Amino acid sequence: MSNSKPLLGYHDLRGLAYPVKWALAYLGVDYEEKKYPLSQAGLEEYGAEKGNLGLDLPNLPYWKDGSINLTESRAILKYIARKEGNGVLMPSDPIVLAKAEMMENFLWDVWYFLVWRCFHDTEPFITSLKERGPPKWDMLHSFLGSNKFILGDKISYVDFMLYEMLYQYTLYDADYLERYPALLKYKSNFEEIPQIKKFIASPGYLKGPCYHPLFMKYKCQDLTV
Ligand SMILES: N[C@@H](CCC(=O)N[C@@H](CS)C(=O)NCC(=O)O)C(=O)O
Repeated sequence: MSNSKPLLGYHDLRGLAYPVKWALAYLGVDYEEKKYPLSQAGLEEYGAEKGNLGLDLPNLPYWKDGSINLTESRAILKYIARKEGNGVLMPSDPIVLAKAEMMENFLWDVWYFLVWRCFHDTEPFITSLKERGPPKWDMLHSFLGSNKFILGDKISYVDFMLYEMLYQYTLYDADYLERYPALLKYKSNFEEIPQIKKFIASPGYLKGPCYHPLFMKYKCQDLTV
């Protein structure tokens, strides 16, 4: 086992890395970052390294921690939730864990309505976001109800995905959450968590972009540019 700090590799943007970064900030984990610049040169740099990083399934983000080299953002988030902070972010009760995983998969689908809309900027993705999104948002809003965190009183790894999705939708449309007061309140409560507040105020914090400007057809300040 090496003594060096874990390493998070990703494009120099929020994207899929921020749920992981929120969890690391919350847990106070010390780590290093490899940020690939948002340019053709950055893509080439990653392309040249990709096969030599010791990754079973090379991709971005990646997490190298001692003897484990991981990709897949949700696998990384869940590994950190299990390993760090005495597992405080990973539900131990099988029923609560099942609900967490149900919500994790649900959030991914809702998040990707927005990602695909921006990536393609064409039908049917624009319609999909407009028509398939709102019923899901209604479900999410009623699932949250008066809970402090998505699963109840206790924060879990899923909260870091949910917050990031709320943030990214808000950049797309500043009024997107107006119809969902419980989600708006949830978002501002999350920003008041001391470790989160500290991370937002830190020099390394990125307000955007959320997606890679070279890949996104839809241009929107902070979200895709
Ligand atoms: N399912 C993967 C998706 C990863 C992915 O799409 N990564 C994009 C950036 S968001 C990328 O640039 N991957 C580099 C590659 O395909 O080699 C995850 O959740 O981590």
